Amino acid sequence: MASSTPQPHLTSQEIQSFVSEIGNRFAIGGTFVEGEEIHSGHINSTFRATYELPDGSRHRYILQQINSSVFKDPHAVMRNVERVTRHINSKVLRVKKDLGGQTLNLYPARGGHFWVEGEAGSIWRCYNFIEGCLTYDVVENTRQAYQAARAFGSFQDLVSDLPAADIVETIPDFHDTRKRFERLVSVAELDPQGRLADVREEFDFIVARAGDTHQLLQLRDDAAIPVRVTHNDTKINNVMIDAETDEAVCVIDLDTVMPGLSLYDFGDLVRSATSPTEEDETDLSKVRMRMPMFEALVEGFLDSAGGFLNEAELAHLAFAGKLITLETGIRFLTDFLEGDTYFKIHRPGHNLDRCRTQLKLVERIEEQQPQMESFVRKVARGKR
Ligand code: ADP
Ligand code: GN1
Ligand code: MG
Repeated sequence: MASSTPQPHLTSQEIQSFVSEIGNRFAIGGTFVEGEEIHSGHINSTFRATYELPDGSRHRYILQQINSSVFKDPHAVMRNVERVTRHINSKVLRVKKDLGGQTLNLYPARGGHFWVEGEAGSIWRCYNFIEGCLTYDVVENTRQAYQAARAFGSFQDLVSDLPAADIVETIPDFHDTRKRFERLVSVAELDPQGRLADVREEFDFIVARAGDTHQLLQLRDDAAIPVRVTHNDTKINNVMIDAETDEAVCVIDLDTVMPGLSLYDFGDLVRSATSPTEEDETDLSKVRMRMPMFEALVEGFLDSAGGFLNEAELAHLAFAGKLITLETGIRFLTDFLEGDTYFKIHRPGHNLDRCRTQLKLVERIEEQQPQMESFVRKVARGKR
């Protein structure tokens, strides 16, 4: 197999020096104590920075460099994030909507913007660190699943009245499953790294499901399902969960908040929360769609978003789980074939391993789709 290039590893000393340099350019008080890298996201470079005030109290912040090869216009991302956080915070204050206690806030830089420019034109921002919480790559219990889904449903509700015209599409055609499929086919034709021969089975699996990639887009084009402002990246580690109570406290990773389909938001929860395995598990026999987790996701999402989802959306919740998992498999495979330029990888073949878990999960969902759909019908009837 052709080898891919894992990301370079920064030494702790390098991290201390540039995190303190960037941090000191934001309007945060105290003396820099330490910086640590957080590795759970695939896109941005994220660091936790600790500062100490004269009274000895310590405060933590997130310093994050926006990935500008993924987000071609990082300033537009910042305008969106400013708009979305302002909207959520003012609404939480005004209507006292309980979002879980903490919200995401941007800290201003000393120059007055909510970002600073780092090396090579990179854009950095600073958020409050959501305290007392953890993010999970694998859901541990049904309460976490329920809570996460309810939080993303509430988030959807909160941003539903943001005028779409105020929001820039930060990644065009982000969940255009048809275009994602077409792109995979064209990259496979070019096979720039000579890797196609290694992934024939995965490629054929996806081609056999090409028809699925049209379905939700068709419903959207027929106006059977509405375009709303949605989160678009509702992976389970994009919600902060209280370390003691398992309550979902705060939805994070707002870079892809833009017009989209609610179904993709629910679907990505199914993708990322139902299997007991990591996204890059290499023992595919362990990949499963845990029905109790799916049920908790449905309950949670419908408790907060059930009031505004229409019949067609409700009817496609289970299918959306399968489709977004297929889409993510397509995206990992495309990146593998292209030479691992989009998602951060930590070992050769990492994107291929990730693709394989997605495709296995698609199979597992297909086996259980009728039961999943009948559960959604039952819950939806009960909540009407
Ligand atoms: P990416 O786009 O790379 O996924 P995220 O914004 O999701 O970046 O951040 C990566 C990880 O950093 C998250 O999964 C979470 O563990 C942690 N993180 C991000 N923002 C915060 C925050 N405000 N408070 C605490 N942890 C955070
Ligand atoms: C990325 O940024 P992160 O790690 O939360 C990706 C998602 C994928 C996910 C797969 C902007 O999410 O779309 O579903 O990886 N984000 C972007 O794990 O592409
Ligand atoms: Mg993330």
